[in-house]
Amino acid sequence: MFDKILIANRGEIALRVIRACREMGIKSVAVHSTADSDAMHVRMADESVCIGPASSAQSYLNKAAIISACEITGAQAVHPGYGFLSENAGFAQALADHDITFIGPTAQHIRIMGDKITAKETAKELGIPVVPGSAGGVPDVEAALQVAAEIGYPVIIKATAGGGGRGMKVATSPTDLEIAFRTARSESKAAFGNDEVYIEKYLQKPRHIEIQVFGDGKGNAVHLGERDCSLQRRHQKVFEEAPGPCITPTMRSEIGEVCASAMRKLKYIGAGTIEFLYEDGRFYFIEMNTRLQVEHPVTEAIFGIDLVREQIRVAAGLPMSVTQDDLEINGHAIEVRINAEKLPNFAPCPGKVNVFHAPGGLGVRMDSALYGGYSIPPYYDSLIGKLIVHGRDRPEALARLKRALGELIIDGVETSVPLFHMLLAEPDIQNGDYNIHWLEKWLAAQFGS
Ligand code: MV4
Repeated sequence: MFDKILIANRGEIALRVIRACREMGIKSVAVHSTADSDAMHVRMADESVCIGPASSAQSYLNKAAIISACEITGAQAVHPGYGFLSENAGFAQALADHDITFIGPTAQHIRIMGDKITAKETAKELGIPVVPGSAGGVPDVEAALQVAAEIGYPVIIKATAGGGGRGMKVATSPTDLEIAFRTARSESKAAFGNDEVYIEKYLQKPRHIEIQVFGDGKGNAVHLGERDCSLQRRHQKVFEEAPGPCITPTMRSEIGEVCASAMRKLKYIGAGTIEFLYEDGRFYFIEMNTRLQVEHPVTEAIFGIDLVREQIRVAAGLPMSVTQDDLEINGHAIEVRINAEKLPNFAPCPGKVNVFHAPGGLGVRMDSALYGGYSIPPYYDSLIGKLIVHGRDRPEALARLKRALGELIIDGVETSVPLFHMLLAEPDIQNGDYNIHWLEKWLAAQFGS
């Protein structure tokens, strides 16, 4: 086992990793930008190193500075958290070249899944159901029209280098497709420096269901069920739950086993998330994320597993501490993302937090790096906390969420808390009756825009 791990991240996820390290008797090293000298992760870690100025590009994305921090402190492994360098194959490779362990998948697996066409091809070869569409990239309008004629309209054009919803265009007719194809191509070139695009059948009212997988890198892998993350605004998740309200135990073990088996074939190591669109009882692969996700705590809650501990174990060459048979779902969990932002436009709202009081009690977990008197810097994303509740069933989890939101005090900045109070009053939310378009439609009805 490692004796020292460096956390190449900030905020709540850095605390999350430090906490796992401490429970495992591993020393932790925080890295931070000059804007984060007073941040909680710096205070909570055993040691810290300043790696650059406020801008992420020069600090949390600065590979050389992070590797130097490992050398200076003697950290043997790096946990990347989510975002920043967590899915950067070059970083994973650079660490390997310096004999430092990247706590995550191999550079090769990160690369495969980072390219959306290769990811889809790989998924298909591994037996994972995918959305009908072009076999790989589509070179020109003629080819696009031909694929669309075969699969039927509407279709969606996606950028190979995209992800997170960037560079997508829907087309409902051949005329539409010609324009959409050219626009997608040029936008993709401008945004990612890569103009390759592919085509899929457009699913009109799916849910976003993702399967948590975990491998030991030696051909053993398990699945930890699904999360329903359909409630999104501009491709940002705001509310996530597990298990999915519309997923039966049979469907779960079927798709879960398909995913786990795929990870065994790949000899995948660490945590992964296989994203699907789910419509009319069928799963369609869209992407795989090769990192620990923001919403991992809902899975932890219902399975009683510490995913970060498992990540550290397998990175150190140890086996996972559980087998598939040990993994049983207990109750229902919901996470809401607390962002420093102001309704109705969700404008970022950094600034000084005068008072912070986290909710508590049975089945309540608050992951946050806030403290009273902390100034939220304007340079990073607006996530300032995650409230995770766990109950015996979904109604209990919802009641607990409402109760916990009522206890939460964040004074000084605007947050997304009022949004959650409103959402919890909605029958569709109470009934779990929503898809990927529900939130945007609801917001338009509430606030216009
Ligand atoms: C789709 C789709 C419909 N049909 N693909 C958006 C982000 C990226 N991960 C995939 N996305 C979508 N792909 C097909 N074939 C609709 C979306 C989509 C979406 C997906 C998940 C969650 C929210 C979404 C919001 C708009 C569109």
